[in-house]
Amino acid sequence: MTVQDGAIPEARSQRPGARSDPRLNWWREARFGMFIHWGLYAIPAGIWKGEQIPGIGEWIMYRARIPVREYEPLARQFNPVQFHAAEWVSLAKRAGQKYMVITSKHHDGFCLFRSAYTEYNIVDGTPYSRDPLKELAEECAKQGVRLGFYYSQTQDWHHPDGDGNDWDYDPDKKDFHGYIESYVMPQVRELLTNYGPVALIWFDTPKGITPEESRLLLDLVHELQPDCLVSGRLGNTLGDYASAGDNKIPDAMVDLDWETPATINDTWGFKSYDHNWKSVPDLIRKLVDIASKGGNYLLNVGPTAEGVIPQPSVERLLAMGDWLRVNGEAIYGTVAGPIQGMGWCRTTAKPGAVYLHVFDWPQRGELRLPALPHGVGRAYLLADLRKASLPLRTAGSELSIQGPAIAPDDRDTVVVLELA
Ligand code: H79
Repeated sequence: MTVQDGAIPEARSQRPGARSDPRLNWWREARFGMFIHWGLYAIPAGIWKGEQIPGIGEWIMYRARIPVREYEPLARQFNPVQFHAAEWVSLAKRAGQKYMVITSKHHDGFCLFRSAYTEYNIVDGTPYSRDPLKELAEECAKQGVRLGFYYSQTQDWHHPDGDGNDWDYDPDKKDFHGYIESYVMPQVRELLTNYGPVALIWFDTPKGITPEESRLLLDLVHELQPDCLVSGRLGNTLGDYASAGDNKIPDAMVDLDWETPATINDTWGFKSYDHNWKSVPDLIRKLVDIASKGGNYLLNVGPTAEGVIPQPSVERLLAMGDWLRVNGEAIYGTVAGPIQGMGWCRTTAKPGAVYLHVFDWPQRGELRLPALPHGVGRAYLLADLRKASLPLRTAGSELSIQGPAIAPDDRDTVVVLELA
């Protein structure tokens, strides 16, 4: 599988053969998912011993070199009594997100699910004593959202043999393969046994994992739940779909199944002082840009230690949902469109139709495009319930559509081009 773009490292690309695998069909149609980073790091929320620790919030243990004996006790404070699975799932639904991926274990090693392999988990190690993954699995099944689990397979700063923690443990004494076989694999087995159908496992930061180890995990997932997908960050080009870098959007269309994981502000795990929220137009255009290049947008929320999704995230997701209720036809179930590489517009497509997404509305509303190979029979605004035809003119190799003089939607106006 060739990688067409620097945003997708080869090792995180798609396994040869997976591109035509029908197990991915639901994922291909979904286009938009909710990522949830939730764990002990939401307690310090970016501040350790009175000091703001720079960088992404869930990396605080690493950045501040917090010893396990100081970080681990955070578990005894974790009591997210305001967590309500039904509300999170319903937010995803209202945002138009078709799948949800939550951190079952991030690099800090804390498990957001009950595990028989460590007491460092939310049921056995916190006053909360409930399993949020169980509750989310039930709600997702009820509300029709697919649920996947993020699982950090290589880095584990709590486990003596996991990768990454060189301040508590001597890297030369680590038995990484032992950690994969006697910890990671049994935990992945738990995730795929105790929560009903799991849509996908979102492995992350493959780093030095060997092809044999990645293969062990892939085979295990497919043995336990043959329909469960595996993210490209399993490593060694073995994932079911390719994973672009964090917040990285390829410059051009990519002929792979691929996904961009992204933040709404600048952190994944909650940080009390990160207020750098992307605007709604920016988020809508990122979704459209990604869909126009054939990818999925996995957009993150970082709930607080109390279990609350920050209000700025909620507002933005609801606004995206409002836009999608009108324009979802031009996103869900589409593929990359035939017109690529224009600054002012993007295209997505379905059999018989091309959706022209206009970011920068032209003066006087005259939309000028390269003619499409089979011609356009009719054009109308997707938001127009009457579907009134817009005047069309083909001149040589150019197609011109006369739209309203002023942009109907300054974030993205969708024009439907019905093919002749
Ligand atoms: O889960 C989210 C991130 O925590 C995870 N991937 C997304 C989905 C991730 N793992 N590694 N990285 C992202 C990149 C890490 C970059 C680093 Fe750094 C540069 C680690 C150390 C130097 C930035 C600066 C983070 C900590 C300090």
